[in-house]
Amino acid sequence: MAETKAHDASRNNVVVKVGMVGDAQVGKTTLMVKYVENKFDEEYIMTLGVNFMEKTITLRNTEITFSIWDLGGQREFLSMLPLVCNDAVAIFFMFDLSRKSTLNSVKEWYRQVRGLNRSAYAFLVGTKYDLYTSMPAEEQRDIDKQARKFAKAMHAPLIFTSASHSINVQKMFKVVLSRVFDLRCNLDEISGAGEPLLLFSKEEGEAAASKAKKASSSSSSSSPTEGAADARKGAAK
Ligand SMILES: Nc1nc2c(ncn2[C@@H]2O[C@H](COP(=O)(O)OP(=O)(O)O)[C@@H](O)[C@H]2O)c(=O)[nH]1
Ligand SMILES: [Mg+2]
Repeated sequence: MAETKAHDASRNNVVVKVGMVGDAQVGKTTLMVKYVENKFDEEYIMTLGVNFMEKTITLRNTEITFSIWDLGGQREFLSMLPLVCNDAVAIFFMFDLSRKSTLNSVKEWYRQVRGLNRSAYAFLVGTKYDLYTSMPAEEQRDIDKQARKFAKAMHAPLIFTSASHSINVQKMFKVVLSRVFDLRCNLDEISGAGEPLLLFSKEEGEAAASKAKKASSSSSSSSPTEGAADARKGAAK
């Protein structure tokens, strides 16, 4: 026991705040619970205001605590958006792959969030991939096409997930780490139409923007990735 403690004391701790936004019922709370507790609960719990959960993982010698904030989808909770977005280093823009209207809403969510937080890494996350696979091929193609277009415009990785079938949930958070700490991602991309997309490679413009962001954040003491150098060193293979 004592040994473990001593070891822990020598570790670095980094907190990575992740905000989740998107229309009501897209599956934000479910995905958060699935990632943190590895369970899928069918029962629908309506989020009143804001949910918050933490999960700590170890990356070599660094403890990384994901602090995950999830906003209730109803309009009346929009006043709590700053709680979710301020200081977040990553924001998940979530939509339900089986309801296209929720993808269209991402535009407005993006506008709202960017008004509060201009620097967080954006992720476009489709939920309920299990339902998507049984939709007509034409509808699938339509959503696939629009999601890729949005992700490109947002300079965001695009990830299709299923909390009920454990698809891409763990991987999604690995992609977050690779973005936030600028690590090489050792996951394989999944890019075929109809597949559970996992697209995270940086485009030219995006790589340049990330470089500029890094340069500006390294000159500021409030960098959310402080202490991350060890994680970066540790994970770079
Ligand atoms: N089939 C399926 N249903 C899901 C999945 N994720 C969430 N749901 C269901 O979608 C509904 C809304 O989920 P919830 O997490 O409350 O959405 P939120 O309002 O965005 O937080 C619930 O009935 C969930 O059981 C999924 O991956 N597959
Ligand atoms: Mg909820």
